[in-house]
Amino acid sequence: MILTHATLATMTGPAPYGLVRDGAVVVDEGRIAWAGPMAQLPAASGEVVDCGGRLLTPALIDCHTHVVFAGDRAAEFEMRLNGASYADVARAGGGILSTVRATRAADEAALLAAALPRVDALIAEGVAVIEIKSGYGLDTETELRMLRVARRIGLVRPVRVVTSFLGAHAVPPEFAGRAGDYLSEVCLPTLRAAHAGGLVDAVDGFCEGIAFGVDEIAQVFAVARELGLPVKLHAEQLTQSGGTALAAQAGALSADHVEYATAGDAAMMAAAGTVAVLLPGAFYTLRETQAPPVAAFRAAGVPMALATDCNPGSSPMTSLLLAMNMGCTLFRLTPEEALAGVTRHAARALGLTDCGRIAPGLRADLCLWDAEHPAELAYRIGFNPLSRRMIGGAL
Ligand code: DI6
Ligand code: FE
Repeated sequence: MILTHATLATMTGPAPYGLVRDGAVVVDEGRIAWAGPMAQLPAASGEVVDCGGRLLTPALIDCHTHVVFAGDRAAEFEMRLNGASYADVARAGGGILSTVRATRAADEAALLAAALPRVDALIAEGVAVIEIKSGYGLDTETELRMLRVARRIGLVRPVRVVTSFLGAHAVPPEFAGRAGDYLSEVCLPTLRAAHAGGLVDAVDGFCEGIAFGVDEIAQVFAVARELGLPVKLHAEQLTQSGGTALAAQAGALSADHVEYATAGDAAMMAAAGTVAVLLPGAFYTLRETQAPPVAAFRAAGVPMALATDCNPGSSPMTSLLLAMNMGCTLFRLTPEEALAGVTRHAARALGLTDCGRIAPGLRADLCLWDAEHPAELAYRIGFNPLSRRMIGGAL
């Protein structure tokens, strides 16, 4: 297939966005065979798709989601806006553990049915790769079920799924006050079982005063290392707790949220090649005021990714385009950084080298937009200009 007369945002090379005006892409056997200006298009045979001057980008990558869960927390949202305190919500059974209860009670079919509309909303905006975490089971059976459902999503939808084991997300009620016992008796054995079942691509944790401390996360990372699995971490979201430094020391793929990361953390991340995954949906929902240190990340050369963090509590968001807009408006990313954050740097946050850019040899995961310039993608609010999506060479 030959895509002709497109404005290419290749996200590679020195030009802003890697922009090529009046460009073309040759796709062969699911891969990009050639990309460049129309004037240099090599002789090739195949179906020609005239893009009519529209914008062609790498397909989008949502590198941090919790889309597999049951129930929702709309009632809790409503209670809070009617004046209920955090304690009132907790007494009414709200919070993350209410999602754990609902998820434990849902079978595989119900979990899949609940997740698919969220996945479909992401796909409709051009997402071709989605990372999905466990972490609402917190027992062996339900953690494994969540990961099986995540894998299944990649079979029943045209999207590539990358899984992360997030057993260290919260301490379940049956282990209240005994985080160490939960780790040794449930979380770590479940990680081994999930890995043995081929269900885990990476290992994540929630390092925070209200969740797990650095010493506990270090135990999880030690097992990940033994199993040969890459790590990542929810770090410095609500407080400065040392998670970002721990992640960088462990050579993590990414440190996520990172609102309270310091310039010192940024230097360590740059040295380790750890991506900063910014999650403006959670920042917005929680009405946080401390934005991540974008200037320090820029100065240190830390790649920045953007993701939805889609989850029922802190970020009930299924729009990666909205995450791009929020990344610009709330965190002052440039529109170019926002697009890189959902393409080339998101790929890097997942350890993927075959997507996220328009370059020969990469997977033909592409989006054609009813737009003329890539800045339009981050600029608009609540508008989806996707015209066509190609994944693995299939339109
Ligand atoms: N950070 C968050 O903001 C969410 N999880 C996490 O690790 C909260 C998840 C929830 O409230 O359900
Ligand atoms: Fe998260």
